[in-house]
Amino acid sequence: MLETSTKQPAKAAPTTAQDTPKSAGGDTDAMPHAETDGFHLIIDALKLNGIDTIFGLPGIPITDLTRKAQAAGMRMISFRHEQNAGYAASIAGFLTQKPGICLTVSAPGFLNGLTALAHATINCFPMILISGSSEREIVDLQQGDYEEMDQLAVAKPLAKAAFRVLHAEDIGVGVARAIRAAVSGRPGGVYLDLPAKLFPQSMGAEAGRKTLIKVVDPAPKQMPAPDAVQRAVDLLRSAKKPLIILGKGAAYAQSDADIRALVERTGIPYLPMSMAKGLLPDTHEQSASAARSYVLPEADVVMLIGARLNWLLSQGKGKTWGAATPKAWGGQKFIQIDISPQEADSNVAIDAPVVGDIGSCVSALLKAIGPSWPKPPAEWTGAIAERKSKNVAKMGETLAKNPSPMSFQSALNVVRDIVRQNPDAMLVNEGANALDFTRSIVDMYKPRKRIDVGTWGIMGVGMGYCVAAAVVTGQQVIAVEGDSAFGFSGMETETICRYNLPVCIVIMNNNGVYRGDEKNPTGGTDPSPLVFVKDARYEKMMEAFGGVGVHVTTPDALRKAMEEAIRSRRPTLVNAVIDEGGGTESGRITSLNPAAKKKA
Ligand code: ADP
Ligand code: TPW
Ligand code: MG
Repeated sequence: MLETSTKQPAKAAPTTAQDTPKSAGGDTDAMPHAETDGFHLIIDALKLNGIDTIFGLPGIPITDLTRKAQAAGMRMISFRHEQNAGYAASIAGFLTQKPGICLTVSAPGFLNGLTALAHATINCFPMILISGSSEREIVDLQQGDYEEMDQLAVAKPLAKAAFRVLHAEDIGVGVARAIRAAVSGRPGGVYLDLPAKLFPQSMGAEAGRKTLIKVVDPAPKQMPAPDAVQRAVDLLRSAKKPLIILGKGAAYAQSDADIRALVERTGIPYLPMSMAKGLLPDTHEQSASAARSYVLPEADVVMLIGARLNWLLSQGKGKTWGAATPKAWGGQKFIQIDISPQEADSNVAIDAPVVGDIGSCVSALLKAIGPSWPKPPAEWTGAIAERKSKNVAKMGETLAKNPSPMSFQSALNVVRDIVRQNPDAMLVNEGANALDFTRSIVDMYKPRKRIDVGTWGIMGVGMGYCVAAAVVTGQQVIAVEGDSAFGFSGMETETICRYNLPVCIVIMNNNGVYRGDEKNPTGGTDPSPLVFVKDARYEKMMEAFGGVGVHVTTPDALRKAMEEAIRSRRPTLVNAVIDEGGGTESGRITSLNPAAKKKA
């Protein structure tokens, strides 16, 4: 288990063993006269459903809830900003299939957590944002309460579901509904509004216990229809150039062995989306990652497993897919395995939708294809192998170079080795160039080890993800961070030190957003909007909180610092100085920038 430096808070009102009847769940702190209250019912309801960790930030009206949760044996991880607690909760949901819990105060705390809730919904991660709120009658009459806001209304459009509980006896139902909504079907973010007056409401402990619900089968299996499976198998059998695309839904589903069996038994080349890397080891001979720009336009039948045809796959059309114009269809036939029946045809026609949970769908497909399946034509697999080896050789040359200052590639070559030697480590990754280069250079070997900017390409998930990854998995965490990306959540280095988490942050420091060499065109004293203080010493932030800070300018020094971080498991920040002219605008997605109007 992880070491922590947390202390149990002193009980406000100490009681003796004889006069401490157990509260509703039987294992929280003392309540006199066999009574329970809103605080304890919330904790008991969460614990009853196997939820043992809360990510949050205390204050009115939830301060006592954070204390009591810790006193009741829950892991209460307290952050410096709610957004980071929220991101932690969202990725905890992805990693565990249980809703990650983020707890905040009212209006501003709630709003700070809301970005993460929307992020969870967009990424299909199960999460529950629980926020305290102000007095309903004052809020609804807009009479100016402390932190007044109609939080339920604000949360609704950004959440998969939103609920409010007004009475202690409804807490059990409220928590049960929130859990079901978060994890069943397509997972997502759920908001649970708990007004301040709810917490001290008391009721008999026994009566309270009876109101709690242990949710049975929170994410029921959804079996695909046999004819849908047959349709998919028939289409796959007709393919000359089949391709499988694995998305983060496939990683989430935890059906790793069956997915691997499907890929290997069919012999079909596959592409992992960013967070599906490692579902099969990236070194697998069927991985077509190093030939991505060849296989997408060339494939004739594509099977999507837990991946949407959104911007990350160029909406399934245009040049990426071999079409002549940006909106045109490339001619591919698609099979799409997804739990959401509405996902098919979102962008291009899906010829064979298979609706169900990935575990059930993949196992049904395995049954339908039987033990022997004709391997794809050698022309197809051979052409891919040829492209792959050419691209891998080219990459090898770049990685072997040792320029000064370091390039993204020469630094990431070290991270690549360290991850190979530590395949159980979690890899957190954000930035633009820092993201794209890491994704293509650093191979992953095991499922759900790579967590990154996700569907929105969002900056700021870094430190929240680091905390959650360390807390939830107990594994070493390695974070590869752009210097801009790091800045969004950098204050949580204190949190990482406070809980003494085994996190090694590597900042790819190129002095700015995309590059550090931009100038103010007016010649004025303000810097360009894209650059930061030159040679910023980010490692001192870690030192400020008792962690280890290292400043490195060579791959050798980077390797040494990372090895030591992993050996010691101490919170470490390695400030890796990268050539400030080495990046490109928006990393690999320059095409999404609107073209600036040229001045006449
Ligand atoms: P990526 O970004 O990796 O391409 P997306 O987030 O776009 O992945 O897609 C994930 C898809 O997986 C979503 O459409 C979601 O409905 C689906 N999904 C998530 N969990 C499951 C599951 N257990 N079974 C089936 N589909 C799932
Ligand atoms: C919440 C826009 C995309 S990438 C990026 C920004 C600001 C930072 C890139 O610089 P970094 O990486 O991290 O130093 P590198 O290696 O290229 O120099 N606000 C949010 N999300 C996004 N995506 C942005 C802004 C953005
Ligand atoms: Mg940068």
